[in-house]
Amino acid sequence: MKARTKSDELFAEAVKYIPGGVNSPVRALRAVGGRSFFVDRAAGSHFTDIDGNDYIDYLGTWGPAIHGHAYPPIIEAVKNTAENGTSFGIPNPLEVKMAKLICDAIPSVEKVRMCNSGTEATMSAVRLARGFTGRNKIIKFAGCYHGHVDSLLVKAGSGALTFGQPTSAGVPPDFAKHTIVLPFNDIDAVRLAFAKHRDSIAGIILEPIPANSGLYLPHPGYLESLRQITKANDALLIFDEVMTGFRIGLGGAQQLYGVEPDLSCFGKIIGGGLPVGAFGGKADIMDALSPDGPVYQAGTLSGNPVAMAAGIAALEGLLDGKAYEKLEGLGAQLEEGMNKIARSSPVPFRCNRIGSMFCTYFVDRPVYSLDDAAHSDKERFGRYFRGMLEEGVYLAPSQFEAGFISTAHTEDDIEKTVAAAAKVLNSF
Ligand code: KE4
Repeated sequence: MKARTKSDELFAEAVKYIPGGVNSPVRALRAVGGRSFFVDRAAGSHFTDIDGNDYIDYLGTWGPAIHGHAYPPIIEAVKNTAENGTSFGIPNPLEVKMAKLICDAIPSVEKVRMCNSGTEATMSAVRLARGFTGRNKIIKFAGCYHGHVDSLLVKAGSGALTFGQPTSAGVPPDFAKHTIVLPFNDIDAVRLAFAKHRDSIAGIILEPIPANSGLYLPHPGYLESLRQITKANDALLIFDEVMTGFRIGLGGAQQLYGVEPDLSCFGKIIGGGLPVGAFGGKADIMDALSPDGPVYQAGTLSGNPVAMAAGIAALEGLLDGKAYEKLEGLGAQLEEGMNKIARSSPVPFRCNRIGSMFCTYFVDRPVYSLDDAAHSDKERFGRYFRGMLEEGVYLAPSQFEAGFISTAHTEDDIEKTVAAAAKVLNSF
């Protein structure tokens, strides 16, 4: 690795004009004791920083880059579309194509509304659930992150958790008083909440596979029970699939677990790396949205043709399912390699993985909840992250984030990554 002198100089400049020098907190690398740096260019499974250092990238821009960076069909689509104008604020045909792609892929989604981020998608889905049911309370789970929505930034995950500020400053208690926070994977806690607040709970929002406090899976039957309980109480079930949608399969977590929510939120992959979010679900619920219904939701750039073109190219590259077979193979290779190291490592760690999403917890116990994840040795994770960085491997910069493999990764990339992990972990 060459010294990142150009990044250091530019970062000194950045902090003068941008809070913390970054446009999103986790990029500051504070959770891993690192120093942020700047990317110059990216292609496939790699990126190069402005000092010329090359890295195998497992961030994949936090999920969108399922085909790797600069995926030719996306680049082509963006170029061709942008030449005809970048935004109209008037419907364009690509919005209909995107809506049909999502509705065809996700049976529970009969109608879908595009927006510009995952945060907008979850914020709008919660407002729609409240407007449709006429109820105010929302249940979320500790450690799940749904973007920086005021009423959901309560015991959130991702950066909010990383910085140990589970409840953000600037969120008045009144904004959070309708948010009930429960432990994930504890179905009795959900039953109790409904027994106490039955007629006032509009719905439950969750990451069906929590990936913002690392990565852990729902216990068998847990999602089905949430479905039964919400149905029995006339409350809506909202799956935040901003991360898992089109990531762990064409039909997302709801297809994998066979549980149909009332509303689903999407983002990341459906934008092909451009700013996009979406929320969708049963037609009778979605029709409560303006202009047909009383629930207002809007966006200047929603359905933007260039973002639609990028997202359509990304989704079309997934339709034949071959990408997921490749991702599963690479994910299994990484997991196997990491588990082999773990068997002889003096440092206890666990690799949680599903498909092409993974997380390495520095714990000596299984991780199925935020409480389990909170036992991780964050210092060790920081040391691991920095060591891997110097080996030319970029991981998600926090113990409470998930990493991503793309179809551009190769078996050689994985082999190099496992070898780097062995070297770094054996140096602990
Ligand atoms: P955005 O507003 O960042 O597009 O999406 C918010 C969001 C909603 N739901 C889930 C499940 C998410 O994972 C996210 C955003 N994910 C984080 C990474 N864990 C984005 C990275 C960042 O904040 O810089």
